[in-house]
Amino acid sequence: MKVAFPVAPEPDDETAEAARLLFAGPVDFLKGVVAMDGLPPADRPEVCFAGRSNVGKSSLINALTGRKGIARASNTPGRTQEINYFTLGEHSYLVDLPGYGFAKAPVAVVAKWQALLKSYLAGRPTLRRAFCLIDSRHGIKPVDHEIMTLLDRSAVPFQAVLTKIDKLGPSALSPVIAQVEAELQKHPAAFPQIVVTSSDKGQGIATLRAIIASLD
Ligand SMILES: Nc1nc2c(ncn2[C@@H]2O[C@H](COP(=O)(O)OP(=O)(O)OP(=O)(O)O)[C@@H](O)[C@H]2O)c(=O)[nH]1
Ligand SMILES: [Mg+2]
Repeated sequence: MKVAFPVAPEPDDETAEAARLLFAGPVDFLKGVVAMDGLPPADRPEVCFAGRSNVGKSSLINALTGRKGIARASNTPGRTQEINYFTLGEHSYLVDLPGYGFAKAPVAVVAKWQALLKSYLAGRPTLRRAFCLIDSRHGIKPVDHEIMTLLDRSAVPFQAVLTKIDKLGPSALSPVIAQVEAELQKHPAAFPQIVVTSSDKGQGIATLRAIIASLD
């Protein structure tokens, strides 16, 4: 049987090197956005990192850019509370989003940033791809479906990225991949490859860099 959502292949050496150079070049924090009218001009492609609180969005941006503290990462769920824009040279924006689901903040504050998150995901014309991060220990949860359904309706292509695979034993990965593949079948906007990553150990980082470098 054909696998509908195979794991993305590793890039060839030339592609990997071009992508490595792009991410080794200038990457700068541009701004933290708290309302839609604060978004920077939609003047270049962008990709965003979405996912439940604590799934590893900020850590993944740190790993991609090889800069440990560029996107703040913490073990306090709900740490990223703004839409954080980073410039990847002149190529594109990398966008670190606040987590959805549980957050350690007052209800009214959380409601405000969840509304902003949804407006952003539904209404950013230059958003080329949303990376939907899934903790490889937990698979796709109902709250992930909610966001993926929003992306389907807004016709924003998204790609599932499994995170923290260093925390899984060798036999635990394939059942999670099977669950994720089955759940992704329900979403027409899902890109037909998943990326398997560890920001700590580096797996999948070269692959994800090459995917981002290839978007224009
Ligand atoms: N072992 C391991 N831990 C990770 C990995 N990625 C992230 N973590 C840890 O997971 C925790 C949360 O990481 P963050 O990158 O802050 O997660 P986030 O999705 O940005 O969280 P919010 O901004 O709160 O939504 C931190 O303690 C990280 O060190 C990984 O690949 N492996
Ligand atoms: Mg974060």
